[in-house]
Amino acid sequence: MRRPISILSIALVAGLAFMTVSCERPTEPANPNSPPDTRLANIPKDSSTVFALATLFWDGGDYDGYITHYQYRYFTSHLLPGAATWTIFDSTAWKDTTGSTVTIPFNSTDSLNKQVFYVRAVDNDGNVDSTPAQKLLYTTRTAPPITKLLFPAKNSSVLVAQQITDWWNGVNLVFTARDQAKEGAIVEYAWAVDGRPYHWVKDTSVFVSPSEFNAPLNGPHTIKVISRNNTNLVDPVGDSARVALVVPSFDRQVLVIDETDEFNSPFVTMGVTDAVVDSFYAEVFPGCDQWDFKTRGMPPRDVLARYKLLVWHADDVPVSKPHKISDPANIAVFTDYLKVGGKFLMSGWRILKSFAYTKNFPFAFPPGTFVHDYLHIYTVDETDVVGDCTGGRGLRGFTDFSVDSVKLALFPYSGKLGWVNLIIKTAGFTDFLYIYKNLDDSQYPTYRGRPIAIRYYGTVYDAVVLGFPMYFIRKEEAKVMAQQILQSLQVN
Ligand SMILES: [Ca+2]
Ligand SMILES: [Ca+2]
Ligand SMILES: [Ca+2]
Repeated sequence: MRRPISILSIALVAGLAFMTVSCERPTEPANPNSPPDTRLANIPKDSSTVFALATLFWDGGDYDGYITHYQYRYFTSHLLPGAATWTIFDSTAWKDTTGSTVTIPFNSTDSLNKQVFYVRAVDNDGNVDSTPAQKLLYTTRTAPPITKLLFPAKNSSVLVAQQITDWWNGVNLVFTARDQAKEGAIVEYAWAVDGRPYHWVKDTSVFVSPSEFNAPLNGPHTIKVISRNNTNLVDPVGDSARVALVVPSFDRQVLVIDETDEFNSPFVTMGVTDAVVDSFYAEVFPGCDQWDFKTRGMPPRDVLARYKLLVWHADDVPVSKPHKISDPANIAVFTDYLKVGGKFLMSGWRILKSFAYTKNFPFAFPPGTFVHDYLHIYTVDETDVVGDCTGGRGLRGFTDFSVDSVKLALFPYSGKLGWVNLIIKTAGFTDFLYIYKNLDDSQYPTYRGRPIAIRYYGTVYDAVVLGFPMYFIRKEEAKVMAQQILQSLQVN
């Protein structure tokens, strides 16, 4: 029973102490709590003309207590046309803040705008400074920002899938905006599709899910972007584009894209024309459609979207410049096609070398490159220019092939292929299809058995890369090769 007694005695002592303190009060004269004071810093200077986004600073004091918070408000006035007096155009109610600064985008729609800002302190008794601090400022007219849609381009075709996948994140919109005032800045952006509500974002690149568009996905759609600046003005016009979203139909089999330049070696030396090369591929891929890159450039995306498989061939030896398949503008087109489920076969002379043309080989393609990211090939080497490769040994059911010695009966090839791209290191989900063959007495025994062709098994697309030009394979064997690749890629 000791515990309750000691708590009681503590309470008694505390009560006596309280009475002692409070008994002192009534002996002093009555003194009502005085209100606090508020002062505004002279930044910006009173009566100055400033940019519409202005920051004000203040503090305050309270003689017999302390300040709990402040309240501020402001009035915007305009000079009416022909009148000499200012008329209130816009105002705010008192707003609470515990801080001692605020940045305000003052309403500044007229050429000159008068702003009167008030701030008052509130003390711990709820007393309010009856004479708020005030500042008079003038602001010049602000203009809304100007927004530009950078991508997709107006009236372009955009390849899309019905759903987001690990390779396709949606329709990429890229935009930018600039403010017309020197002190202006863009605070946020908004995009909208098909007249639907705006989505405000901080980033200038977004991926729009296919479900955001009006049905049907395949067909014309509108994209609109706007922005807002630091004076709260929104671009009233914005930028927009009408685009064709293309869901690939894959209703045709094979498109052969001819990048073989017959003005390059060895075609120019041997007098082999474009028509001869085209007819070779027409036989090797029966029923294919052909596209001449040299005369027509890159096929548009909506053309690619009709084919299950793109076959890109560049059989000449590039001289001063790499094969144009490696041009970033072309890569952008066919990677768009791959991302939505297209299939890809690439073959050519120094074709992988073309993607790192100025680099010494062996070369490790870094992440972020097409070869690394899309073909899943990490390291590539290149054989000597002297002809040495006599063909390939097929793996995984692929039939061996031999180089067409007649087509290569010239220096320095001696009926064999030189500058063959050897695939040294790859990522997962890849298989080698052929390995390098040369003569038993070759001066390059280390090339023998090295992979020269790869197949990538993707979740969304599949790809086959041949590290040699298909045109220089004996035609009957090239036909078998093509047939087996089509079968492996399930294009039939
Ligand atoms: Ca007070
Ligand atoms: Ca050609
Ligand atoms: Ca052609």
